[in-house]
Amino acid sequence: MITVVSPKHALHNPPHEFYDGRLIPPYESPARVDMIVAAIERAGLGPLLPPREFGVAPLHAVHESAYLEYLESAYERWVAAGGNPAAVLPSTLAVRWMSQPCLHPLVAPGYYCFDLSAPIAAGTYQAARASADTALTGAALLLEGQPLAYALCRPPGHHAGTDLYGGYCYLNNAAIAAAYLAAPGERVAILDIDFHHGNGTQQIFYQRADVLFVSIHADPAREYPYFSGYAGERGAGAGLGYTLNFPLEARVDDVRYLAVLDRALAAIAEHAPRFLVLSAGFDTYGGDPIGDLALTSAAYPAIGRRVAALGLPTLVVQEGGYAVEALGENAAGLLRGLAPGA
Ligand code: OKP
Ligand code: ZN
Repeated sequence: MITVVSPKHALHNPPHEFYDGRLIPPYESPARVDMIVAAIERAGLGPLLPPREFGVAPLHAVHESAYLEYLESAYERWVAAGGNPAAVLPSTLAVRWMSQPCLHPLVAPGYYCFDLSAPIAAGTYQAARASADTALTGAALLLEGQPLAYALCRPPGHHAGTDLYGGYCYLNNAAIAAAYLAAPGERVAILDIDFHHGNGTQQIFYQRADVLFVSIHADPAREYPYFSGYAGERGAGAGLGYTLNFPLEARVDDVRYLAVLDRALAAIAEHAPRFLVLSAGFDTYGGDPIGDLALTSAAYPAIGRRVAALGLPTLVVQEGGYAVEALGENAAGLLRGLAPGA
């Protein structure tokens, strides 16, 4: 199995995030990638390769041009206008009927983000571009015939929508890869097993029938992102029926989780996709500091084996997981379960 990972992830290192009214050290840290890389090397799971460069064209297939232009220059413009050089974090958010696109450099962030957990620091845009290239390289490997690739993306992507960032996410890596795989008219499925609902991925494909989006996550009635991820959200227009949400109660254990996973996998098999993109978060782990499910490390190889039984070329895209000490073992466990012959 090939892992794609870029050293540029470390360029994204904001000093804080805003959480329940407090500025705290970010849960989403560079150490996460180091832990996963070390575990992959320890387990002998195959080579680690740097990403290729794809330019901006595949980003435009998913994100709005004005949004991409904003992200590219947001930090420099913020600092030049007198914003805190530590990171971009807006004070005013454009919500519902107050959403005119005011692009003043200290205010534009509030038009393009939906929460305060995703500061833009000096190296954020470069890291986000490398993260998207990491996912795209994994997609290219599938198109070249690899059965399995792991895109060790950081920052993660599944909360980023066509023109919104938030939840530690700026560019939607999994969506960019899925759009790339779907481009030649192929059906694709995205299975999102991060603890949090992949609201950005859902929004991007909500009206499309060629890309099935299936997500298993904490019930948004009690967990982030709160305003999206309910079972009644099923797609719209041509995409009606091609979004499927499985909200979970608190403290779900391995047995219960695997039973829900089997239902999600049955829906994916019915779609008969050419490729599977697995948005993989490990914040479903019982020890995760921001999750409330109760999975053990043994769940991840079991999830991997079940997903592998679909028999689909699979791109694993790294999303969340904040129990840093266990993250390597959990990620390597999923990959071991997925790898052919495991
Ligand atoms: C990113 B990923 C709740 C604050 C939530 C943001 C969580 C982003 C998770 N009070 N903070 O899906 O792992
Ligand atoms: Zn998450």
